[in-house]
Amino acid sequence: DWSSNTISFSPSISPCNPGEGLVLRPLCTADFNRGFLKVLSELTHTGDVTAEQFAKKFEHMKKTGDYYVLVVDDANLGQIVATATLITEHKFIHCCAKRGRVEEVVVSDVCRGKQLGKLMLTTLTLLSKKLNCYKVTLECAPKNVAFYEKFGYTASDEQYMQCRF
Ligand code: 16G
Repeated sequence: DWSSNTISFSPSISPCNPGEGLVLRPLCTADFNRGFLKVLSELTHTGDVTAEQFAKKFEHMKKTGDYYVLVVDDANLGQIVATATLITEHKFIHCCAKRGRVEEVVVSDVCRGKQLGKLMLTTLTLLSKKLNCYKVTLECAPKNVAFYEKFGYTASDEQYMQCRF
């Protein structure tokens, strides 16, 4: 419920009205040809993903029902300009609860300053609550901590650990 969100937007935008010429919507297969991977490449290494690889991976994600990949489509540019994903992870703990994970939050350089990161984060955080996740988490660079704190995320005392292959 967007009206229950306490984050303020100036100018006022919302999921249904994300700004002039912009549409906030779920990812679709055709977004491969609208620069979806190019936007992701502003975050990290994407590799050379073919249309077939993309379609196969996307079908898999849809089948699980646990991936909510948002994009912002810019009608004037004919391009995807931002994306963020919510994934729900299933647990036995907390009465067989779900945990939300926010991943791949990227706003293209061509579309900075339009509150799109804020819009996507607010949307996905509200969605994780709506989906009854007992918590929602994300990993981010130290320089982005202050940004995520605005949405109620707090630094955990737990250490984030990884093993890279
Ligand atoms: C950031 C992203 C994470 C992404 C990772 C990729 C957010 C909130 N965090 O941590 O989702 O998977 O970067 O970096 O967007 P990597 O390629 O080094 O794993």
